[in-house]
Amino acid sequence: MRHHKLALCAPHYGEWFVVSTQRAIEKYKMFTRAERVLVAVSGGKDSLALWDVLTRLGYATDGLYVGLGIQGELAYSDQSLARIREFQAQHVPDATLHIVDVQETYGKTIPEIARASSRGHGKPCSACGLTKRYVMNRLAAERGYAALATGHNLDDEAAVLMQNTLHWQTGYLARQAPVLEAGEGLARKVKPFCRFYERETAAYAMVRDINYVYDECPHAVGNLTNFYKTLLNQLEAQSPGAKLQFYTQFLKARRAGFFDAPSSDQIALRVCDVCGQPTTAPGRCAFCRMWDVAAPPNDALELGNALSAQDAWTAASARVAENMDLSDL
Ligand code: Q46
Ligand code: ZN
Repeated sequence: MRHHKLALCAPHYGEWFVVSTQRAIEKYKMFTRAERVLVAVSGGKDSLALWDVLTRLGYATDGLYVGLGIQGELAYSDQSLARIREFQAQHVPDATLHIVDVQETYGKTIPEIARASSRGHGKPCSACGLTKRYVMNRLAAERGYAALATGHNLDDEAAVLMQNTLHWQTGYLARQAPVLEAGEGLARKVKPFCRFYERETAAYAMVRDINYVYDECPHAVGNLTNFYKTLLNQLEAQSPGAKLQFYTQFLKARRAGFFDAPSSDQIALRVCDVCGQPTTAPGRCAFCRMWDVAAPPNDALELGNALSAQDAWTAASARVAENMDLSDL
């Protein structure tokens, strides 16, 4: 690890990684051992490594997988779920794995809804991001988890930061943080790996013998985040530690009030007419508009399978929420 001026053997590397994660959890006051944490897992190295580390650290964790119905030549979604199940059996046998399949629940796969909706003009990532954020937040909030943990690493965070900075998206910059506190209907969001380079999480997964999905989602090819990652890798090659510096100095500036978060009256939240989640939009929230969920849940039985399934879920709790974290998941 050039940027840390550190060379470790495999067992010591694993220990260093676990201790560093604990340090980040404490530094940013993410959660305690008395709280239940929901880990969003995709089948990739970061999220599976995160579930592994949190379990080893003695945190009470469960997992959540959102089945997107993205297949292609790689059978990407099937492969992802298979890796997660394999991981669960080997590494976290006592934890619960929640699975929300969007096709079963809402009636379409992500590629299908992306084609059907105007959101993202046929590009699945926008529809996918919105759906994942909604489902993850909703389940975490409904089931009473203290925090929703995602496996975002430093490369992810630096790429989003670069993108937001180049466009001076001050609202997004204000909300880019290792911890987003809970709000009315919004679960607390935490990113315990935000200071690890991607290659560090990959090395941890290797050391722990975690069999993850190596292939990227077929829709990730050529996306903007990957473009910024390539630029940042060039910078890092010239100047080791540049990514970490970029991100941590941003957090320092943010703490100093440089990107003061908009006050709550600037983001006026109201309740979605259909699902009851907080939203900034009048009428239906962005999720209900995209999935064309048209009637209050009590009328759902007359409106076909997608809504019936949603209604069953909604019945568990009336208080569900749209995730306000706009960064990529
Ligand atoms: S899963 Fe979904 Fe990503 Fe695939 S469709 Fe795009 S957003 S690339 S993290
Ligand atoms: Zn809604």
